[in-house]
Amino acid sequence: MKIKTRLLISGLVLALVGLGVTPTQAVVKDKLLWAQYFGEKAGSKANSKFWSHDIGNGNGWGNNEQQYYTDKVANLSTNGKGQLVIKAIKLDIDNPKDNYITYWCISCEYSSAKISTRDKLTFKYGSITARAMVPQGEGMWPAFWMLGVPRNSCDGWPSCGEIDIMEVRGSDTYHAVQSLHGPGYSGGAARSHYFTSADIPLHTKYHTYRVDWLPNSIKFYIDDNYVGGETKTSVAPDSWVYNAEFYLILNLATGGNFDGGKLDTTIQSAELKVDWIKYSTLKGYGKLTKY
Ligand SMILES: [Ca+2]
Repeated sequence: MKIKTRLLISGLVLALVGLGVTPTQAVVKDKLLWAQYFGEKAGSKANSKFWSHDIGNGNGWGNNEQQYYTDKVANLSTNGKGQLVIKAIKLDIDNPKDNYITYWCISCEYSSAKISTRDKLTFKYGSITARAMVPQGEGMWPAFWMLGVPRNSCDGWPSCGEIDIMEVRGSDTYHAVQSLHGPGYSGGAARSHYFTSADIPLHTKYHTYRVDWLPNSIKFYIDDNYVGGETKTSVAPDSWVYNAEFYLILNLATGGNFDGGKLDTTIQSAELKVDWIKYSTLKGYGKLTKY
């Protein structure tokens, strides 16, 4: 009986190999590990079980950014139609309600929001997708990205790694950028992959922005189109720093180096809308850790 089964299985494996399908791919069914649909009533904050806010200007967060992040509902909340909205709002130097920002941050032009799963939720491998509509306008800088959790083998940025699943320059919404930043390849030297929207700018519609992440391999997709990727071999002799836990970040920056320091301050407000975020296993890989 056992021998027969074994023969049967080896026959099956041989048949699959013959078809060019590896047995693992045929057997593993990927599953959803975590999702955010943002279906809460209008004006709800991001779920504090998973998300926390970064507040302030952080000295431009290393990029000369010109926004002040708050945890106010006006800057980040659900819209009652199934989306989380991050809204950059022009600061008014003459308005007393903005004084607490404009007094301390002279370069700040907008209030906005940034949330991350740091210290709450980490991800290792798998497939992560956000369905989002980005804003338009010079200097608007929406981002859906990840940073490596600090660990013994690295020391902050960029040695712990950064995976940018979506970045768009508000001055050119025909393109999106998906990048890896690591030791020896960060900032302007990041491993970046560019998506070109054929004829319709990205800000007019929802699109899916995705990373497929496996040991020693990362691939980027937009609307299920392969945009580009990297492997441990392709970044060598620089190090591959992505076989580790990362946390998610969602924000809308304004100004800063990414869009060339430009900022159209006649824009009164701009929105990054996120319809959902999904995290699933990929070829059986994927681990969600709650802290
Ligand atoms: Ca939704």
